[in-house]
Amino acid sequence: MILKTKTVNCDILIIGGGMAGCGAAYEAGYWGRNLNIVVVEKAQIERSGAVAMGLSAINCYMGMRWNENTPEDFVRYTRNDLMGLVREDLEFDIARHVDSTVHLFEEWGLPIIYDQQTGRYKREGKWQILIHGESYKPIVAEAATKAASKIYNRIMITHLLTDETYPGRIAGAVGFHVREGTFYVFRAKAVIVASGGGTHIYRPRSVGEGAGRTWYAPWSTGSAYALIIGVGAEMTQMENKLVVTRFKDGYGPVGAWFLALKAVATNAYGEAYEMKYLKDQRALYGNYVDSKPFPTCLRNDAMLREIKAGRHPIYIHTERVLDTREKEELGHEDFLDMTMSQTIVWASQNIDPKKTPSELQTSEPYIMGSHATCSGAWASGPQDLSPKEYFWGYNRMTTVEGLFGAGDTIGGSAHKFSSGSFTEGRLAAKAAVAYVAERPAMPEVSEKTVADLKTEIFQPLENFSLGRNLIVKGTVSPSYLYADQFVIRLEKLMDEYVGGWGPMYTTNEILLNRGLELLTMLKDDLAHVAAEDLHQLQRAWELHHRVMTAEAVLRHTIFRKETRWPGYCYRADFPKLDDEHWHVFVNSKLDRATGNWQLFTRPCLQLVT
Ligand code: SFD
Ligand code: AMP
Repeated sequence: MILKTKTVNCDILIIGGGMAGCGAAYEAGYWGRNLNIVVVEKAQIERSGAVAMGLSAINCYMGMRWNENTPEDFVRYTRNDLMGLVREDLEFDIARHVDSTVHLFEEWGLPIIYDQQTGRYKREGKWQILIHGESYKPIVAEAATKAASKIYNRIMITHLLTDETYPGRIAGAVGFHVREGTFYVFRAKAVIVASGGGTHIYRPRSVGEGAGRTWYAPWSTGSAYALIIGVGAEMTQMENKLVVTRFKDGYGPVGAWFLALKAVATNAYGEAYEMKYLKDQRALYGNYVDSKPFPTCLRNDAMLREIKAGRHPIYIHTERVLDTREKEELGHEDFLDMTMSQTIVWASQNIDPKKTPSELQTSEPYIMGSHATCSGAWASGPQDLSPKEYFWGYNRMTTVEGLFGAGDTIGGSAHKFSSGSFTEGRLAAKAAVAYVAERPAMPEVSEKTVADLKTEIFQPLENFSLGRNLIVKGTVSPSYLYADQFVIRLEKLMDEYVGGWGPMYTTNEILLNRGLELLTMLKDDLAHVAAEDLHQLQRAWELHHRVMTAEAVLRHTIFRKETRWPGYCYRADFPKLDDEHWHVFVNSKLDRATGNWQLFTRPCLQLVT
């Protein structure tokens, strides 16, 4: 098969046109008016990424113009919620800029709900504001489209490129058009990776025809992590996987119900359980238990204790709070704006939320840098805030020169959500413009490197066309595996050995080491993935990215010998939180030449008292 190659030269390449990518395009367009700024997106940016369906709240807004919160307050909140471990410089940097982002969204037409009495934005909670957000993504994407020199939709990036003579510097990326198969080579002086988080790395609770249903977007395939790990970027907190409490089966988020509607959760027998285990939790996890608000992972922990004791289902009592028309509308719009599947579950299971409580369930683990966890790249902070341990020249630059990240890509800074991810894109882009101004030469990439990658990328199509002849019908082949068969194997392994929902998020060193052996065998089979068309080729590369992300998660989980975030993951062999030894970031780096992983710690410095 002969497939065309197209080469695009640009100054700044933004990979992923989600919230962070749109923020990066907007800001790069502002500071780098004369630069060629290119966005490449595997879907269509108008409806791509986690916000494709819309959202009903903006979960990160300080409200500084009304003196509601300060950046210091936000740092304290995120530090407590993450059981002590956040990069305070990055959190502060998001907090001091995020309000201006939200004001831009409003200017561009996003309907933000006002509190008629105070004249301020209507609060869902201390950090969250309510929006009519079904069209959130198209509004944000329009601003990015206007700012960028060009948007390339439907191109999946599979690999990053580094400078031929100096592999410590970024040089661009390669990928393919998922509809017409053209092989694309993007050469760039700086690259901003904003390609979202990781789902379907762990076995989802949904099965059969519903298996695509997860809370976080199923098309968030760990690309952000795999791409940058592949070029040797240092990673942090990959063991900090996210488990969210959600409405059962539809994965409807709980924030609006708990915070705005003040719904209460109980066990099967009507008992409120959340604060029931404080004494036990304090003995295991120390004073973090007394944080206000109660940390997200500990809320999960309390619920899991109830389930282990057999006192489930856990109910959220929607029927007790929908007592006015306004509240009823808020409750329905919450899901219609961002998780329609939940309203479909209600309809299909005869649940009227005004009359009947709904069941809650904890999700499978996700890998994310923007929600209540912070896996991702170890990045430089801003010059005016960051101590020397956290600063190496350019804000949000990874340890690879010229390679920046934002949103789910960047580790150590949780609770950014949609607005903070866009904001971080802006911060990364401003720094990338400065980087390009100071290093205007285009890095070198050899024709051989590009040709080798082209062969590798299209290999699954070859595997199919050769192996297909060895079977008469069906999908089970002696010579190849399809990506969807493979992903089930990955999910099962991660679930059973690396603390998925099956063993109640619990693992230990023996399980983890066996998991690593199995993952190593699974990796051998990656060479045999087959794709019968371009869609399946995309699935094949998404699988590669998921496997790389999974390996990072597994290795980090082995390394941290404590239970830092109960409710997200339990190390049964080290059931306590151990601040004396583990109040540090766990970081890793893949050596590209040898394939060896290095794991080590970095200090966690307190900057805000
Ligand atoms: O309540 C490639 N999120 C919420 N944020 C809020 O502010 N409020 C809420 O109410 C939120 N809730 C919520 C949220 C998400 C979801 C799915 C639900 C509910 C159901 C979280 C935010 O959405 C999240 O924090 C940000 O979107 C993160 O931004 P970013 O840019 O890091 O990720 P993205 O938006 O998914 O964009 C990634 C883009 O990259 C593309 N891509 N392109 C090219 N090549 C590749 N290899 C690529 N791989 C990926 C993607 O297509 C995408 O466009 S609540 O539940 O918390
Ligand atoms: P969710 O809808 O679960 O994604 O949560 C949205 C936001 O509300 C996030 O910032 C959560 O941390 C926060 N949140 C959800 N439930 C609670 C709760 N019971 N107490 C405090 N914060 C919460």
